[in-house]
Amino acid sequence: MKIRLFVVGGSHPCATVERALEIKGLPYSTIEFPPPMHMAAMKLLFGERTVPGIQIDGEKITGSRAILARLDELVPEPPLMPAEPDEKAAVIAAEAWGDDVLQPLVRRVLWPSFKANPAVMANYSEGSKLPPIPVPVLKLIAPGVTTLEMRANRASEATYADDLRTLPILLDKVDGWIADGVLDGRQFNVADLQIAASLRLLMTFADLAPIFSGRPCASLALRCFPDAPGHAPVGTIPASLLPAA
Ligand SMILES: N[C@@H](CCC(=O)N[C@@H](CS)C(=O)NCC(=O)O)C(=O)O
Repeated sequence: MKIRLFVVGGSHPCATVERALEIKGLPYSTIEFPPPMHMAAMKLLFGERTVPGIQIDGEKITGSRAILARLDELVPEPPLMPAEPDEKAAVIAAEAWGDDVLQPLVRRVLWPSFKANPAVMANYSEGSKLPPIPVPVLKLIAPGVTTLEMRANRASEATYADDLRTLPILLDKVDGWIADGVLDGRQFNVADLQIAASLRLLMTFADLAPIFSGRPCASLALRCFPDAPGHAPVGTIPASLLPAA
């Protein structure tokens, strides 16, 4: 099977797919785009502007959920979806929430943070195959890149404050799924991979450490993604926006 994965460095849905490919033991090559250039490149190649996209023996698929479903069809072992109908329904619901609710929230937190701290953006090219952008250049292009990304992700100062305020409620929801056995089982399922990738990216923000501290969802994220590129030091997110731990 010839697999080519189209990604942006540090992207959480891309990390979801990369982990699924590892679990399935499938070798693949990666084509990486610098944001926001991926939007035009992906539109041209896949007809959709988002990463991840995948080519499997020429078959093109975009969207982390669709890609994981296809991988599970092509390589059934180890399964990423429980067989029992009730368990399966719960995992599908958690995966959809991870994609539709949690994934966009992470972007709406990330881009305003980068807008205010352009140098921090450089930390998120760790592991990238692209040539590093010197920090002075990054500072020069950051206003344009972050404005574009905020627009594409419907992020604003208002959503930034709102998302950070509601984050603990979302983490409670994930902890509830772990307590109910929907997530964090012996083998990772599609919802684990979807949700843990988003949480792991948020956990690279040192400001959010007190909110994650001691939570089962933080252990899940670390178990699923022991290493994640990027680091945002304390002070990246304004203290006034941080919810109480
Ligand atoms: N929810 C989809 C979309 C992924 C997505 O929005 N990816 C971001 C990068 S993390 C992107 O490509 N954004 C560009 C855009 O919104 O046009 C998935 O899981 O594949």
